[in-house]
Amino acid sequence: MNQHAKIDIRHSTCPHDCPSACALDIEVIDGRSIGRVRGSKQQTYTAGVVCAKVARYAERIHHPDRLLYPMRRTGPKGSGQFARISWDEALDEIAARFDAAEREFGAQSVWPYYYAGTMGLVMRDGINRLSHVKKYSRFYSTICANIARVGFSIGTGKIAGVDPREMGVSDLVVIWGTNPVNTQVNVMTHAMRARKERGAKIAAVDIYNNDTVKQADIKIILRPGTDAAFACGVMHVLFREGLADRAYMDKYTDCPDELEAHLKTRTPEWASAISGVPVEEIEAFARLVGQTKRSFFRLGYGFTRSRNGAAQMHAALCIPAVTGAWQYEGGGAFFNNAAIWRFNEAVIEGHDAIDHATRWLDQSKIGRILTGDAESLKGGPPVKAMLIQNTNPMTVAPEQTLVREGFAREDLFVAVHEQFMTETAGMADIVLPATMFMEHDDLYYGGGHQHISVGAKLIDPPGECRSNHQVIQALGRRLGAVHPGFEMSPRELIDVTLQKSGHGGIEDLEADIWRDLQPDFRTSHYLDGFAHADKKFHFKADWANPPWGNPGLGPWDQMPGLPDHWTIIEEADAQHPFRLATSPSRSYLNTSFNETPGSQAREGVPTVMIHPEDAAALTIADGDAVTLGNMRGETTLTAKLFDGVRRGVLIAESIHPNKAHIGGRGINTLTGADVVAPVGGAAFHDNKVWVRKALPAA
Ligand SMILES: Nc1nc2c(c(=O)[nH]1)N[C@H]1C(S)=C(S)[C@@H](COP(=O)(O)OP(=O)(O)OC[C@H]3O[C@@H](n4cnc5c(=O)[nH]c(N)nc54)[C@H](O)[C@@H]3O)O[C@H]1N2
Ligand SMILES: Nc1nc2c(c(=O)[nH]1)N[C@H]1C(S)=C(S)[C@@H](COP(=O)(O)OP(=O)(O)OC[C@H]3O[C@@H](n4cnc5c(=O)[nH]c(N)nc54)[C@H](O)[C@@H]3O)O[C@H]1N2
Ligand code: SF4
Ligand SMILES: [Mo]
Repeated sequence: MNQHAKIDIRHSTCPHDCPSACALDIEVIDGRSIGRVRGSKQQTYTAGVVCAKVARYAERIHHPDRLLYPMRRTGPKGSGQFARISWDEALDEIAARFDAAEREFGAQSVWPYYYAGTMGLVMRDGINRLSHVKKYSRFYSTICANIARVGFSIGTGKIAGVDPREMGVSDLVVIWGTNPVNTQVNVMTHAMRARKERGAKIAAVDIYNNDTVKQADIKIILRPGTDAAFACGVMHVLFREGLADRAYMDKYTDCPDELEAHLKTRTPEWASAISGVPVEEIEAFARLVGQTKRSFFRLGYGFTRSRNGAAQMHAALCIPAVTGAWQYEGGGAFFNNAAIWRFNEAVIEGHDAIDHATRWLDQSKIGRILTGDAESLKGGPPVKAMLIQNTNPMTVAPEQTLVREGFAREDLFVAVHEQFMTETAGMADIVLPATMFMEHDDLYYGGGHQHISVGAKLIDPPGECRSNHQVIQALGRRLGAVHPGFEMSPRELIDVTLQKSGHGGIEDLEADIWRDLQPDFRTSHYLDGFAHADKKFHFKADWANPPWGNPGLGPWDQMPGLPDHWTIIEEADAQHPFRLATSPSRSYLNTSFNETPGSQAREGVPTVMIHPEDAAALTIADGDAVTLGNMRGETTLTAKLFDGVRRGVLIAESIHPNKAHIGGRGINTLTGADVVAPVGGAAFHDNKVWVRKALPAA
């Protein structure tokens, strides 16, 4: 940078798929490029901290490999051979192929597919408007949050909880099934503040000694998928030792006596046999949470990525309802704030155009759908054409063997709008270059906190990049899709969305920079009752009527009503003696940042952590190539001996590109797309596998 460069500090919000949604101060150099990115000190949740990968965002936004021009495939599918074309040629071709599919197979043979590569409402969700107006197959999002959302809201009645900043005034922060040091660093800011200022303890409940557990005072390492057993053991002790708050339960919960009776047989010994956590640790944890009124349960996604994940979330959430921690500042539970924004996305998503007779297809089942599985297609036509924005299913979706086979279909037309040549873009017929967040306007909210904000365009995009909205608008015109949303600018869409949601207009929000929407103390702590019709916290989950999601999916009728260990997980067996979890790595965000040198240097090659004794029994040495396999396929990666995993458990921090794996088959070759009850989801951390030293390359 030259000495005379003019540096402005501009405000924005991190758009990545991360609960922290950090408020950012960005150095804009000469109005054209960016320098350092820092966390805003003024915004009370971000509190001046961002993760390292976004601090060095200049290497992502100014990356030499960014897609700059539309391209058409010239070689076989996946060959990587593309030639530059104009935007008009690209858009005309997409529209022609969509129309052709519609003529031959019906509108539902077109399936627009997206996810949360950007969390901005306009750029993320606008694609739904095209689907709704055109009556294309609808998209049912299941890959990430459903299991956790239903597990939490089945207890409280809605997805909201205690102000996460109250972790800073807690006496015990229980970080359960989330690894915030990697995945949402700001949780640590507030937990550490409580430790420093009040001598608070931090407890972490996980399945391996990850970077968060390493920093915790109390470390609970359980077998994957056994959190509900652990929680039941803890609650048994709370009742047995007089640590349950009966006055609170009488007033605020549905069936405390039934719960107590039910837990009589869920002793610490029972819980220990299932979870592997020693009885003394279960009892000590119970006494600590029972005696610490200000106990804050920060519940994550990780422990819900199992076939019994919703029941696990609900069981953990029952603990603060037994101790009455919800009554105290710094006590209670939090997972996500989805219920507090009340965003009305009617115009962005074209709600008036929804035809409920149109099928929805399950995001996680993309492999089965593209390979023609009739059940996944709901008996309807095959999928013949797709537009994909903000997601990389060729790497992130489960059942990769099917996903690959599907994307390789010669009769499937795929347009991918991307910032980089991802593995999904590599399979496309048409690739379109996309803007990054500092190059377009959007509206953001923080799932892990309580602020909303506008992120304005700060610099011009490189090459011919266009925003998602521009692409949807241009396709809408060519496809004859009529809706006011196609005629509006992003700023107008933000404005109408804010107005309809009761948040004033765009200029009001811009003047505020961000707005804190945390409900008052009594509401956040449910002191005037929980959000169910009976105003009670539900120990007895009514899984048939979840407050959230499309009900009745998967084996929902087998779910335990009262908190219990549900044995539906993919247990190890003689052929598959190990359990594998694919916990997120620190420097990749799903597959975003797979291209940036700083992240690549930190993550290195794909590895799998294995206990040294397990490794010894298989004559596997540190650094050996090992193959993991199950009924879904095989992948080969490098063994890392680590005594912070339990025997019989493997951890592959993810998600690396498939091509980074030896042999080119990625980690999601091993994960399943069978539907998680009761509202759908993918059990990424719930896999049985075998492991052996890799055979030498032929
Ligand atoms: N650096 C980075 N940040 C990210 C992401 C990323 O990939 N990388 N992903 C982003 C996204 S999309 C999301 S949804 C969030 C997710 O963030 P989190 O809520 O943190 O969820 P996970 O990362 O899936 O898993 C968190 C922890 O749960 C553990 N776990 C797995 N199974 C079990 C179990 O049965 N019981 C218990 N107690 N623990 C278990 C895992 O080992 C892991 O340590 O993070 C976001 N932030
Ligand atoms: N094994 C395993 N697999 C997992 C998980 C796991 O824990 N383990 N986690 C799962 C979870 S929680 C999630 S949420 C999914 C996430 O999976 P994805 O949603 O596919 O997330 P990313 O891989 O980060 O891909 C997002 C893509 O969006 C692009 N993008 C970003 N902004 C824009 C934009 O404005 N416009 C356009 N057109 N593109 C943009 C980025 O370049 C990036 O390639 O992965 C799931 N897969
Ligand atoms: S912690 Fe999450 S929200 Fe904050 S800057 Fe990093 S990726 Fe973005
Ligand atoms: Mo996610």
